Amino acid sequence: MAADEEDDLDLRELDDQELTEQIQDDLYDGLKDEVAEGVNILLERGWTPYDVLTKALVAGMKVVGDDFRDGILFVPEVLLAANAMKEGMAILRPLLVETGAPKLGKMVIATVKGDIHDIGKNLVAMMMEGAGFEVVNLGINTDAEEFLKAIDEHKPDILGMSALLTTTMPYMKTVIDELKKQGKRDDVIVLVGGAPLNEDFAAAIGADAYCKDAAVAVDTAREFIARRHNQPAGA
Ligand code: B1M
Repeated sequence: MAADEEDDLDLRELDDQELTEQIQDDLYDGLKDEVAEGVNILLERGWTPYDVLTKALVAGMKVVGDDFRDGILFVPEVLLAANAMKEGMAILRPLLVETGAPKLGKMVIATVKGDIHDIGKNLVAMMMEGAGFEVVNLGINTDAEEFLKAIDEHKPDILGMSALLTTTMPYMKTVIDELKKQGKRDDVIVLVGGAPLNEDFAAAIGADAYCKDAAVAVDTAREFIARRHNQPAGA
């Protein structure tokens, strides 16, 4: 679409399908105000926050990821897209996060040392909060010492670790080994996630489970907590 046509575009005139595609285009172009406007319009139309998140934002970020991989987009553009994604997530967060509900458990989560990718990890944190977990989000580039300190301080049921780089995923084992060394491995359920991981890797490093996405993270956390309380999942 030509630039002047873009300027004139009234997002409210688009139907749901067109608007979803436009949000994805705007995300790709790093237009955070437009992404925020589109997200708000879909919510006004009765979309659930979860659908807006997955069908508009996460799907848009997938295109960014593919073009980054293929050398069509570069770091500065991807950074702008990530900021636009965060703008949309900021609107959805309070809507996804329940208030007042009894807490199912507590999770400490962070992206491991050497890694600054935080969109997926923040999404997991948001969804866990929405499902009724208390979440302590330590941020990015987190080393074993910081993880262990947070475990001592917050006494979580679950430790979540995220890594997006093949070079940083082995650091998850460093954290688990440190937990073992300090005799604390059995105090926490360790869940790991991030695009380059898989179940075999999670098993090999001694994690309890690999979570493919945020929804799986919530289900897995629920299952493990239910098992801990010796109740069937979902009871
Ligand atoms: Co980066 N980057 N990046 N990047 N980046 C990837 C990961 C890459 C695959 C792109 C590519 O080449 N196709 C590639 C890694 C290749 C590899 O390791 N084999 C890559 C690279 C190379 C790099 C740099 C090295 C580039 C450079 O500088 N030359 C650099 C590294 C910086 C560092 O960390 N030290 C870098 C930098 C960046 C930006 C800063 C520009 C930006 C990050 C901004 C930010 O996060 N604030 C960025 C981005 C945005 C990406 C891509 C495009 C998108 C990641 C993302 O946000 N996805 C990514 C390509 C890709 O993944 N296809 C890429 C959307 C998000 C919703 O999905 O994070 O997978 P995801 O999270 C999912 C699941 O994985 C899971 O649930 C989430 C939600 O469903 N999950 C968990 C994630 N964490 C979990 C934790 C859990 C459970 C589930 O705990 C229980």
